[in-house]
Amino acid sequence: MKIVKTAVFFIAILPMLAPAAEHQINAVGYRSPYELMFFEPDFLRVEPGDSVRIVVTDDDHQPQSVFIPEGAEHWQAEQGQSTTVTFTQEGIYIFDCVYHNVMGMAGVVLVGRPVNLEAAKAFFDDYRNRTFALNKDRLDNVWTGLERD
Ligand SMILES: [Cu+2]
Repeated sequence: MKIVKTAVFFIAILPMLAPAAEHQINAVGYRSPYELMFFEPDFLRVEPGDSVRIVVTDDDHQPQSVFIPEGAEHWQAEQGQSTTVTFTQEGIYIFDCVYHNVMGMAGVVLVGRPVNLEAAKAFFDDYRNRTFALNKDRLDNVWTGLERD
């Protein structure tokens, strides 16, 4: 019985013991005449406590948060510089590039569960209309995927 209790205890705290992971998103300016100004991947699922390194591979990209869960903090990279963001609070984060958001250069990070899905969708509909001049269908598949969760 004691062994069972010990095992249950360790299974319960296992997620807390797991080391925080570091993920990577690349900010890409040019890949081909048809693949311009995007984040790769443009959707990333991480766990609370994980970090994401946003690597600026070319151009003067400047990644920044544009939508965050309540209580989280906004962030903005230095112009042309890679940055690392640690996500502690659960929910959906939307980020873009200061210079190329007009071309639909934006992405989504989901931390844990999508607890703020409705607020994020409402924000994004408005944000896309006033920000994206090109590639308006970017990130459409992200919302479809989140609703299936
Ligand atoms: Cu950019």
